[in-house]
Amino acid sequence: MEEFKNMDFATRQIHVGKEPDQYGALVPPIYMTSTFEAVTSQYFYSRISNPSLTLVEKKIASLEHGEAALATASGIGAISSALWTALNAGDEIIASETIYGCTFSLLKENMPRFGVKVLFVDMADIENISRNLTPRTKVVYFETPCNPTLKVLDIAAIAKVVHDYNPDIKVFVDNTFCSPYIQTPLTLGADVVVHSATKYINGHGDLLAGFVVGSSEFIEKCRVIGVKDMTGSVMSPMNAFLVARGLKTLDVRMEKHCSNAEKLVEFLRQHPAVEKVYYPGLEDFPGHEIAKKQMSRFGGMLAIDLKGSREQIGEALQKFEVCTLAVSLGDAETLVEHPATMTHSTYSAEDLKAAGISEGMVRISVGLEGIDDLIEDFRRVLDTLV
Ligand code: 7XF
Repeated sequence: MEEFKNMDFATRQIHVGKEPDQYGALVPPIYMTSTFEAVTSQYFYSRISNPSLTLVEKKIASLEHGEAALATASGIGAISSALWTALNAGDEIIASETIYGCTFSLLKENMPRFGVKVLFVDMADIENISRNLTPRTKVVYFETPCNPTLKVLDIAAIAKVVHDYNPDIKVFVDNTFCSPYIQTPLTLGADVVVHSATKYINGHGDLLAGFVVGSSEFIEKCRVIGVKDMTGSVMSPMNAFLVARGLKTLDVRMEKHCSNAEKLVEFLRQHPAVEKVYYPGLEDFPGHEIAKKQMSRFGGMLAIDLKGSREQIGEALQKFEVCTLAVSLGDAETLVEHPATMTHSTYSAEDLKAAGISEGMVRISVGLEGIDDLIEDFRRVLDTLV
């Protein structure tokens, strides 16, 4: 890994982690094995580690500028394994009120069952964090841009306020919406990055996967406590192989996701059925200046508020021909979904309101298709609402 340290992102996404192969194979084999010969192997059992996973862990650690990474079975596997490792009964978490729906239910409904107190705040106002930090705070948790409203949070400013109060509090950033090609929270002061690698990192919509990235010390604890003993949320060697394959093109995929998103935003902004467009690249979008500072591009995710009743919007969403009405994101295919009833159905009406998720909001994961075909698909569907 050291040998690629100073090389370009594109070189690292392809080469980091590869070991010499006994047959000179260009692509490493998939180590489909549960156990290892005890006397000779550096490995022991695949719930702890496996060579196919080591390869992708090294790649993600390098791309995120972390000391180490841990591969998990899913994004929620990464988040829960890392949180169970970092927390004890009696501890407190301050979390962003706008986060992915199942992270929200993990924090809101389930963490408290084990004696962890969770407070949800609007982190765009950093005072909401500083005045709620207590000696029991162990984790500050957020996504940026947030799922699904694309709200942008200032990673460096939040990390500074938290660490000025107590350097031992772990600042967690879910970097799923950006991927390390667009944003690297650890370089801005965050302590732990979590990923749903189901999304851009794998990029092909054919598996679930996750990563935790951070200091070697914390990642080792996550491996032997969070994953080995608590969640058992290991990535399969087959999925590690597919993630390594997907990663080879992360940069070129992200460039096209971003370019397609920018062009689709331009079209949507002038369509009469669209009330509002949420995209960090828009100059008048709150958080645009922060996005410019911490993201290399503005990403492939956006949301719109549509005019019309819930029924009309529901009907319209079934008329796409190129796009697919589905949850998930970061795939080659453009995916369209309705957060209030799909990804964020775990939110109550009150929670939705606090997070700024409207009834008419539609989230779009802009894919890699031809942009003219995407625009035409949206034009046809949105015209039915005016
Ligand atoms: O366990 P997963 O691999 O599905 O990842 C969970 C997860 C973690 N963080 C963020 C920011 C996520 O967006 C996700 C999954 N989100 C999908 C979505 O928003 O469409 C899940 C479909 S219900």
